[in-house]
Amino acid sequence: MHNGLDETSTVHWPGMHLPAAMDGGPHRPVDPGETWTPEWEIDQPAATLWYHPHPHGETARHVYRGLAGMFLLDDPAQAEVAESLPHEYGVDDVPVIVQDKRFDGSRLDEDGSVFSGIGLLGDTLLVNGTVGPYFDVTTERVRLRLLNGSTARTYRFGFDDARSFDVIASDGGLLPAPAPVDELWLSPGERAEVVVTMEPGEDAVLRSEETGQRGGGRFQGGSDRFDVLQLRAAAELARSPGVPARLAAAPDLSADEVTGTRSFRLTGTSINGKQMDMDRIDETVTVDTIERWTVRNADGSPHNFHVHGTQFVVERLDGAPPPAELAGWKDTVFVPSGAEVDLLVRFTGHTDPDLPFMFHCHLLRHEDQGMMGQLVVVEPGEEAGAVPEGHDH
Ligand SMILES: [Cu+2]
Repeated sequence: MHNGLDETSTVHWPGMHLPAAMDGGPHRPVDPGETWTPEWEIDQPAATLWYHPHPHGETARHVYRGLAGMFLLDDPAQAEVAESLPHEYGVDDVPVIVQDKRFDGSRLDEDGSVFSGIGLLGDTLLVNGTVGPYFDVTTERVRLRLLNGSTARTYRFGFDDARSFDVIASDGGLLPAPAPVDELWLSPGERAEVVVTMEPGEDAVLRSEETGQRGGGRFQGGSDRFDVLQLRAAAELARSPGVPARLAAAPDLSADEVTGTRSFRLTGTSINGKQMDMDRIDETVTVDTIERWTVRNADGSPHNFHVHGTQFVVERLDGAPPPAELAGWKDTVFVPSGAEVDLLVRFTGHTDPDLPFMFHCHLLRHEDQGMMGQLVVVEPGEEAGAVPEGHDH
């Protein structure tokens, strides 16, 4: 990664399993003119991941200005199921990076309305950097890799005719089985892969509907609706295989094996009443153990919760089992006002008592204002070290 900007930035790879030293968080600033060459072994299932800057206090501005992209992983071990899913990039397997922007008026990339509290809400949607996008569909089924790459806005995706579509993957890869839905919520940073079935000659419009109070209400974009992407089917469509009934093994995190619990209370721009401190390790986690993390939004604003360096499982949403589209691996989970989620979390390998991974709200203004903490992954019995001097920017 070469920084050709005139200011310091970083590159972080959400959802990637890697050493903390390669994670590209706030402890790995890359100064103007500097080149950073991270290296790690990809050892996780196929997934739709992404990358974006993570400089301390500046993440929202850098992401809003366009520093983000997808990082797609394939997995030879999943080749059989991959063959049965739409998998030809740009033909029937399409990245859909959704971001809201503002193109006129003052304060184009400032925090936006003082009322929003969550940061800038654009009035124009872009897909892959394009205004008013459409896609020419040439196959019976098309796979959309959806990424909410917005800094603040939560989307409630669905089609103009309310058709059902299959969610086949969440943040960390394929679900155990396809989940048929007619709407899908994605908060900032969340991804999902969906398969849509088309009829010859028809148009279908992917939209985002009002999110109401759950999305934070009027001042936080809750009453906004957008056309996201038009799908235009050709008069004749090439045959696509049916979506397999079984996609991947279920996540192997068992509640019976939980050895510890932690709770995280989200209020304002704090987690457990604390704001981000680069010199403080908030949590010390033992490698290869399974923990239950309870995240509660005790606030009037929507938040979400993102953890670096691993994929977790949503065990419960407000005490109930999660819907089928959340039955797979996740690294970011939406936590609306008043909600409580229980996560099963395990870190494997890559211990480092000195260099932390981050956990934070992925509404990036909240993150920038302090709604973030630091965890280190250690060997059994090992203690957290001190964050190394000189790593801080
Ligand atoms: Cu938040």
